[in-house]
Amino acid sequence: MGHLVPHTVVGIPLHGGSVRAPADVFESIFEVFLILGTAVGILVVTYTMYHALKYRDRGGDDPYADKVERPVMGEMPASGSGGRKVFYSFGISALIVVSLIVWTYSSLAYVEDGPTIEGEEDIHITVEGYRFGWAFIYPNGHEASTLRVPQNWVVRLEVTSRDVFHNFGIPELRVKTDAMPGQTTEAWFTAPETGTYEAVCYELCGSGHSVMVSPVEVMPQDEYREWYAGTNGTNGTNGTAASVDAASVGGVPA
Ligand SMILES: [Cu+2]
Repeated sequence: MGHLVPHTVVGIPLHGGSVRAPADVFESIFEVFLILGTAVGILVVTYTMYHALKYRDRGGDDPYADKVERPVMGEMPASGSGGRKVFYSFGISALIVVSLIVWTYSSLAYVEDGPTIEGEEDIHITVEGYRFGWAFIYPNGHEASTLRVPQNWVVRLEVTSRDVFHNFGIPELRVKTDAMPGQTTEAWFTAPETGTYEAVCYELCGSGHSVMVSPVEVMPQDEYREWYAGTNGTNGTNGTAASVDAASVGGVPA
């Protein structure tokens, strides 16, 4: 549990850069699919409408009679372009689809594993669901009903349940994972903005399911450190050990 790395609470440089949050990844996947889907839809519908109108049946009066070869029922069309249009449209579609698959899968693989940041320790918090609430347990043993995390830091959750199946999620931060008794599932997130969010239960678990809402407090990094260093009294562990733990969270070796 404890990270016995000798750090000091004061003097830990603040983490300046920001990590790509899962919420941003999902956002870009959504945007790309929305924009591409809309563009392809508009193109296909416009092209179809235009040609349906252009080559419509004018009742005997056919201005394209000698320019185009009308398809005949039961016969393969022998168009003038020699299938070039079909080749290009299939080729371009295949290219778009394959690139989308590759890009989406690599984005999701990033969300699956999370980033690795050189010289920085992720924060590990155990989340235990129960009827009806959530308990957040920190590396120093501190247990709370509010999830406090620092801004712009990789937070890794180990989620389980004390009783029945629950499902832990913070909708605004796009975190969601099963909370099952006897099993541990993992999830991670970073919160680029400070503020209060909500953690909820996503699996109907009984009469109090809808009240399984816990506040998620995203704090500035220095405030978080201060708060965390002050939690050592609440879990009965020896002060020295706890402050080493407190300091080691997200710290850079002194
Ligand atoms: Cu629940």
